[in-house]
Amino acid sequence: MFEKVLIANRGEIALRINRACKEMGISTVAIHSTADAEAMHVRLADESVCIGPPPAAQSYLNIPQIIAAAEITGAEAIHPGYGFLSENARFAEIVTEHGLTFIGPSADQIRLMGDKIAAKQAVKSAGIPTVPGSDGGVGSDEEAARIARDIGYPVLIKAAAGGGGRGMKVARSEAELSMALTTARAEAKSAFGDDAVYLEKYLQRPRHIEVQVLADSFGKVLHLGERDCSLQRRHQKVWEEAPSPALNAAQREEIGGIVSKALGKIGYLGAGTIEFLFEDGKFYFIEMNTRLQVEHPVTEAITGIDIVREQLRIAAGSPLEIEQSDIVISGHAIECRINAENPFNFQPSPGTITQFHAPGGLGVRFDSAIYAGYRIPPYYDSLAGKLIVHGRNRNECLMRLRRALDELVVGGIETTIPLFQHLVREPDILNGDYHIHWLEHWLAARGS
Ligand code: MV4
Repeated sequence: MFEKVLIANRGEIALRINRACKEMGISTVAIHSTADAEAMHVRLADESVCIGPPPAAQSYLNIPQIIAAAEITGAEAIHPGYGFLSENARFAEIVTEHGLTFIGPSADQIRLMGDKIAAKQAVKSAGIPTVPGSDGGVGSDEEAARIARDIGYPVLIKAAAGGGGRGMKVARSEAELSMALTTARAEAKSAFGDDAVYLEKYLQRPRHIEVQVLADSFGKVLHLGERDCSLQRRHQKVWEEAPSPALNAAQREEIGGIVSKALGKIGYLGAGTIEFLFEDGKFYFIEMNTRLQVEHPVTEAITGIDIVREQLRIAAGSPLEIEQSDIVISGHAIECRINAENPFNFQPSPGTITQFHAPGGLGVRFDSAIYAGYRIPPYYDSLAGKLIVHGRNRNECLMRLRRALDELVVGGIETTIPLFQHLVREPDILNGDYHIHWLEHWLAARGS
C-alpha cells in the first residue's frame, strides 16, 4: 500500500479521501490555492502545499505545480477526486510519466470514455444497450435525415466531445433537422474545438439511473447496484437515491450483470459509473464516468463498502477481496446536495458561515468541509455539504431525512436546505414518481 498520497482536490471530497487514507495508515498531502489557506482539507491533511492563486486554472488545474508538490513531499500516488483534473487523460498520463500512480483508470480508458462516440461504440460492442441512433458520427445532412427517418422523431443531436448535457439539440421533425445540425456543429466547434456530432432517438421522460462498479487489476468486476439521479436542474444533480424506486430486483441484477461483464471485456480498472436513461422498463447507455462521483455515499450506505478505500487498494495493485454474491443491498439511502445557493433560483451565495450545526444520529451522514466562521470563496463550485440518510426502507429513509433536515443549521449564507424541506413533502417524491424533467417542471410551476 502507498505510504503517502497527494489529494488533488478541495472541499468535502478532499476530506472524504483524507478519511479513507487515515483509516488505512496512509499519510496525506493537501494542495490548496491562496484562497483556501484556511480550508478544512488543509488542516486535516498531514502536509499541505500552496500551489497557486485562487482561479482554478492556476491552482487546482495547474498540472506542473501539482506534480511538483507530489515530488517535493514524496507522495507516491495522486487521488484526483471529482471535477478538476479527475477526467483529464493527459493529467493521468503525466502523473504516470513521473513515476507516480494515478488513482483511477488508465489515461487510455479516460480518453476513450471522454469521446462520446467512441465510448458508445465500445460499450455497445461489449454488450451494453445503447440508444438507437447513428452508430458513429453523422456525416452529411442527408445521412442524418435517413437515420432520423429510420429511428423516428424526435431525435437528439449530441457533440462527440460533449457530455454532461453540453452541446445537445432536439429536432422534432425533418423540417427542424438541418438547422439543428448546423447549430449543434457550430456550438460543438466553439465549445470543444471539435464539430463531430451524433444522432440518437430522443427519450422524452426517462429516469437517470447509473450503475456503480469496481474493477481490480486481476479482471474482477463488481457492481454495487444503481443510483437514481433523476432529480436535477440544468444538469446539476440535486438529490440522488439508491436503490432506484423504479427498478425491481430482477432488473437490478440484469443490468448489473451486463455492466460487469462489459467492463471486464473492456479491461476497466478502478471505480466507475455507467449512466443510463431508463424508460418503459428499458436501459439505454448515455455515458461512462471514470471518476469517483459526488453521490458515491448513497451506494456506500446501502452496500457498506468504502468506495474510496477500494479505489486506493485497486490502485496499489491489491485484489478486490469480495465476490458479487457478498454484495447485499441493504435498505435505502438518499443524498441531498446542500449548496451555497438560493434554494429556488440557484444563484450562488458565497460568504461567511456564521452558524453551523451538523445533523447526526442513526443513519445520518454529513460530508462537508464547512465550519462556523468559514468563508466560502466565490471561485469554486457551490457544494457546501452532502446530507446522506440511510433507513431500512424508503419510508424510514424519508422520515429520517425530514428529521435530519430540521436539525441541520447553516447560517449566514443562502443554502438549498429549504428546497429539500419542500421536496420531502411532495407527493410525487414520496411516491418515487419522477423523471429527469420533474424538478424543472416543479420549479417552473411554483414560479421560481
Ligand atoms: C438524452 C436525453 C434524451 N434522449 N439522450 C443529458 C446529459 C447527458 N449525459 C445526456 N443527456 C440526455 N441525453 C437521449 N437519447 C436526455 C438527456 C437529458 C438528461 C439526462 C440525464 C439527466 C438529466 C437530463 C436532463 C436533460 C436531458
